Amino acid sequence: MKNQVDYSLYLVTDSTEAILGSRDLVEVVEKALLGGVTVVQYRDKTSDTGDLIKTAKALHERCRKHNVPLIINDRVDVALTVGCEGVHLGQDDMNVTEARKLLGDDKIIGATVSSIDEARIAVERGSDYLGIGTLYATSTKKNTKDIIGINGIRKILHYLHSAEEASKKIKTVCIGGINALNVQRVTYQLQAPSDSSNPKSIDGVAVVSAIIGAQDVEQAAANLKTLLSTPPNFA
Ligand code: TZP
Ligand code: MG
Repeated sequence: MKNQVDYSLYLVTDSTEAILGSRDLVEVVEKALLGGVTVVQYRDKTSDTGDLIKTAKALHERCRKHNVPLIINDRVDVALTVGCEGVHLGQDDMNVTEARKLLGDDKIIGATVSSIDEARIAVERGSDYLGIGTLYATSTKKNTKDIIGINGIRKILHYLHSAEEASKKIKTVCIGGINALNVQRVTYQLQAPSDSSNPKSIDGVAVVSAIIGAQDVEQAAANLKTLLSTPPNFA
């Protein structure tokens, strides 16, 4: 099951006033699911454990109806309690080896990486996918020190292709400042030409504000989905 996950339009949630405003997160995510997001990561840095579990359970119920995996940011304990599909861990969170011991082989573990070294370690420790970034500076995550741009992501993809089998197979999404205006260019630039020595392409884009912050969330998700499946015309 976890090997069949479609990472193409990966939604990361945000519960802050600046992006979610006074709307209800579960209703907003429901609309994003109707618009066609393929993975949901519940990312909430402020709620207490009880509220995290409550919201995660409600999100999980909605995601299951759409056959979309729910991933929990930072909190392995919450993912275990809810029984959802996996976790996403940053460099300051529990390490992937520990998380794998707790979660077992069937759950999805994603890791944030900003460099070749971090990517190598995340693969060695048994991650299923990498969230590579930060692509572009974004007000959604203000403390990002690592803005690596298209070239930084290309270098990591190139490394993954040149390394051992697990690296070649690992799934990848990029994150940071992706929206309807740049998504086609980003995926085009991170797509390996068929005659390339580096045939590893990005598997998806992860977005926060372009969907959660949109006035019409369903339409925003559907629009990104259409853009991702339409060949770009840069003429
Ligand atoms: N990690 C790197 S950038 C980022 C995270 C969680 C936030 C991306 O938000 P947006 O609104 O899609 O730029
Ligand atoms: Mg984290």
